[in-house]
Amino acid sequence: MLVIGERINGMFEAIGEAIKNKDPKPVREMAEKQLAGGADALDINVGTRVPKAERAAAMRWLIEVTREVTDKPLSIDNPSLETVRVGLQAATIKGRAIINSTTGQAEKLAAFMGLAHEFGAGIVGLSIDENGVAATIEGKLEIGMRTLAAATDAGVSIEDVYLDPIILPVNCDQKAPGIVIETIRQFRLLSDPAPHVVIGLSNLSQGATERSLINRVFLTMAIGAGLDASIHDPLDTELTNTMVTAEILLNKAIYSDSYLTAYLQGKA
Ligand code: THG
Repeated sequence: MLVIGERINGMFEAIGEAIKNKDPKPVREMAEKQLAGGADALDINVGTRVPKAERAAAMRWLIEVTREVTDKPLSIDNPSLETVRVGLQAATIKGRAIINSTTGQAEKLAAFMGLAHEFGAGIVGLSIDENGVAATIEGKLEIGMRTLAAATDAGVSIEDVYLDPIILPVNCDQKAPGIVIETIRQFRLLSDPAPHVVIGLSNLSQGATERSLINRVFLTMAIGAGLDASIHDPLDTELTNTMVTAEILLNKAIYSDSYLTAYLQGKA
């Protein structure tokens, strides 16, 4: 599983304040904590409190600060092509980047796939197009297919593409999580080799009381369906233990009596 740490996000109070005050310490500390928790990559999101005109500069600053402490892949989480380009320039000074994300309109796909090719970056393709978030399995698959075709047209390897079926809060639409699980299973059949599949797990439990429980049960089912990347909170140790155990039970990692501790030691 590729674990992408979600916590460098202006939506969180401490990071939002750090961006406003240009204080690198909370950002560096959050990067280090997530890496110690087993993150393989870090999502970088300036949040919505930064005025639009300042988002590219804020993205550059967040990435430069994070790059001081890690050369692991950075996921540039912003919908603007210009902000993503600025982020790619800063992130690829050392190590790789993942574009997070493109939607499925033809012109968006062409532009973002062009950037992915130019920077040798990974790219997340959301199940969203001009009609909004696709609500059905068929709708999500159709956008997924278009995303894979656009990658091939732009010379981006399928190994660098991450399809995201979009998970929304379960307390808004209780039918949606089951649809996402079945979509994950079918995304993996769209090409050979299979495309990666990623979700922003914490969306699922927004506004709910039992957040951690909901997240880890869903992650288990999603891994069973073929999920191989997740944007989530690596500081949630119960979630991490659940994820590692699911991988052991599906023979995606090697069993030993000490597999839980071995997992984090392997990341150090
Ligand atoms: N897909 C992709 N990228 C994504 C998402 C996705 N990036 C953003 C988001 N969704 C994933 N990241 C988060 C980060 C935090 C939360 C949810 C998703 C979260 N935050 C707390 C809340 O809203 O309750 C904030 C709590 C606080 O302020 O302390 O839940 O789906 N490709």
